[in-house]
Amino acid sequence: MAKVAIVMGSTSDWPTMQQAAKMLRSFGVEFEAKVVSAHRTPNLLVEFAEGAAEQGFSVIIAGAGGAAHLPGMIAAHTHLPVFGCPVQSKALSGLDSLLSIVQMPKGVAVGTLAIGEAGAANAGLLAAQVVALQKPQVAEAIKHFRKKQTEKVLENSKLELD
Ligand code: RP5
Repeated sequence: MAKVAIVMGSTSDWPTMQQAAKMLRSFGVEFEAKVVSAHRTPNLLVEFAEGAAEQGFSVIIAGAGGAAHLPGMIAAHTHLPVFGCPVQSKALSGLDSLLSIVQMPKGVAVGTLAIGEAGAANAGLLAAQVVALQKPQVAEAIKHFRKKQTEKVLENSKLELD
């Protein structure tokens, strides 16, 4: 199975994290999204991360804001690849989230994406690229997406200046 988990620290992260869901859906990649908080539901975090591989997940996308320990703590409890999404916080615009996620100690890896919606969308893209290693139809869908994206940029590349 090649299912992706999207977990987030709070329902307030969903407007950001749904960008990952949209991307996965567009490539036909199966996913489940749920709230798991490192601080508010620590036992659930351990249960989820330890059972994720057995549940059929092959990649985990984890988004959180502020003191964003979720991706790192999930990575500590699973061998699956974890992609961390720094959600844009109100107080510090997500710089706190980014630094909390990116500065992992050697030996426990989290692939950290950009702050906010672009990062969440790219987490979905990256997770789909991992799934595509085993699913040719997903690889084809990603190639098609990239081709269309390039064509669109080239079509709009001539700016009308006066
Ligand atoms: C983090 O605290 C969550 O990931 C969220 O980004 C932030 C704020 O959560 P709420 O107070 O909006 O639930 O754990």
